[in-house]
Amino acid sequence: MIDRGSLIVFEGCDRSGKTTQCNKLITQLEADGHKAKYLKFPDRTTKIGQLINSYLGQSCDLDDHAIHLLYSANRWEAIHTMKSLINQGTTLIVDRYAYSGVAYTAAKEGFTLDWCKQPDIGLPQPDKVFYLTLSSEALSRRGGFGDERYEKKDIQDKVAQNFQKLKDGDWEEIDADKSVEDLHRELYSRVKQVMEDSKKKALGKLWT
Ligand code: 2DT
Ligand code: MG
Repeated sequence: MIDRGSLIVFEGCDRSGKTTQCNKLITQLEADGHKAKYLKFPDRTTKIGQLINSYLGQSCDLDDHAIHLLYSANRWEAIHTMKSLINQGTTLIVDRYAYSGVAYTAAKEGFTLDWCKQPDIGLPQPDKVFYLTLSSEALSRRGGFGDERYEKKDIQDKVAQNFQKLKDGDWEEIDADKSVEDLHRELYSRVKQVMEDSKKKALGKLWT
């Protein structure tokens, strides 16, 4: 039987370098002969993802509950593919997951963390969540946010507080205030360790 791949998630606020680091990890893993694939949520390429994309680009408005459920549906629609890749030995490097789903919606008025978690209960549980953090000074040195919905400081601060409340045993907080290359080296060695540790374990279910 082949060893399964790992499910490794990257979380953190906008501008923390998740996408850059995920892509560098894939390149390095492949160069070292591992099977690895980059996934990103929201996946804007599906029908549900296109709706989310219009919402984020402010070209349509949706009820806050409805958009929350669409983000979750956008993960569930990927689950069959994700599980089969993992079972065939491919490690998934995932750029945002259900934790972003909860942290962003719960930053809105009138939403509890508990309500926000419900639709994602039972998704595959990541073997590790790397949470990339930046102080607000370090963040402001990286230049401004973009123009999408949520890309504003007051929202990002609330999101960061929510991420702190979601941390559990599988989280590792990583200070992202270092050069791209230094951060990459640190993450690559951590990722290799997670792959080694998780290959004989069964994949868990999130928040169960
Ligand atoms: P990117 O900038 O990474 O493309 O994200 N978001 C994301 C949510 O509100 N809920 C979710 O479930 C996910 C995965 C975070 C686009 C924005 O979408 C937010 C930023
Ligand atoms: Mg963004």
